[in-house]
Amino acid sequence: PAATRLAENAVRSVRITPVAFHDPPLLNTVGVHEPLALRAIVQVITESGVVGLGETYGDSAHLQRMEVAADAVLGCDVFATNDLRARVERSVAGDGIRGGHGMSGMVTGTSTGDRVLSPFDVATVDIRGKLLGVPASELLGGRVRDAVPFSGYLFYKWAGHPGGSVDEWGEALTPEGIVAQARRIVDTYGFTALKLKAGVFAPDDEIAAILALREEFPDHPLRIDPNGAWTVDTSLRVADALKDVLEYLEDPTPGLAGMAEVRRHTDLPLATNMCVVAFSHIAEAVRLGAIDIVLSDHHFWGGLERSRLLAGFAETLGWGLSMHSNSHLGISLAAMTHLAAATPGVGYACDTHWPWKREDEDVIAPGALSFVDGSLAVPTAPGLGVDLDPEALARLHRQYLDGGIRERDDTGYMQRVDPGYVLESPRW
Ligand code: GKR
Ligand code: MG
Repeated sequence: PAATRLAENAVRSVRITPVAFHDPPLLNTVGVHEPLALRAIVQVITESGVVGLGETYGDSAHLQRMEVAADAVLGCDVFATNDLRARVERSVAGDGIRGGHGMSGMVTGTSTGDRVLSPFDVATVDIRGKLLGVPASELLGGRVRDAVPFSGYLFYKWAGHPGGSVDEWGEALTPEGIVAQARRIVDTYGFTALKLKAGVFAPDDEIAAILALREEFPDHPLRIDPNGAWTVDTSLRVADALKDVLEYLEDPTPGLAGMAEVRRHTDLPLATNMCVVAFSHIAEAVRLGAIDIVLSDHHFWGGLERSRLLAGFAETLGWGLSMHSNSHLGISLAAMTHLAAATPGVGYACDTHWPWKREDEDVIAPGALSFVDGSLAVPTAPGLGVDLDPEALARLHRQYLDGGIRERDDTGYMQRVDPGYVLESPRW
């Protein structure tokens, strides 16, 4: 089969550029976001000079792994997805690198191969779209929706980073603060669903925040996600208090067995991006009856092609499908939008951290992605439909070099501010 491939569609080179962009002090159960978030921008270039874009985590171990994989994919045909995956899996199996997946201790180290594969998969989808003159969503089976709804992602936050000035969002540490943040995010972006990042304050305070949101936004589907901060008993107490209010309860407690125990005693649907984060977790999740909804994320499910495989599992198993997000830039947002547009099973507004980054900090040229009524129109230009801005890439790379942060470390940052802070899961 290799003989039928066109030499010009082989990967000639790969460029991986770590970047850093400003991030506000967003609180979660493992600490607080540092002043700079890291990503890596991947450019895959074919023999004929077509460039495909991918975006992934920027932690140093992941970058090292990406560099090894980049060598392994040289010469691979951009249409040969089996070969691409085999090359990446082989390189990851032999690279001997440990740790560093950009999730700040909130997921396991499984599916490393899929995490490394993801940006190569996205970049080759981008290239195939450009070669064929069709948007990525067409290559993923075709759009089933022209616009993709996203949720407004609310965070408890400090007014500004310690020692810095108050940021444009200000403080949100109470139900009133969360409602004010929600009002602003809804008024600015038009989001029609809201998610609260919880596990920061005592569960009763976070229940109060959700009830306050319900009062202010009677029709918005609401979710709460403490990243496994609660025991089974606490999860059930929260579930009971919010049973008439929530659309779904996200990762209330750690682990598949705990989730299954919660699920046995509540009618609220349970969603996860923590206990089912790899294909190898699916069988056990089904055996235990642990979840109702899987929050897919192409960054750790192996890219766009393999996220469609996950969607097939979800459909077969009767699981709902929504989408998880970390701090990210525009290449990721474009990829998420094409994927959600072409995945019929995505039945909920997808998460995005997008509003938390500065408008003038991205690696893509402005204009391709803008929210209308909480949704993004699916780009229709070939491939991902976004263009790299080389000057902006250089600027954010310089910020990475000067910023000094090499790993996401929410806990370490919190402990520098509050030396008594202890990492606990579950916490309450
Ligand atoms: O950015 O603090 C955060 C989030 O908590 C993120 O790291 C999670 O991975 O958003 C994520 C989630 O839904 O669990
Ligand atoms: Mg989550």
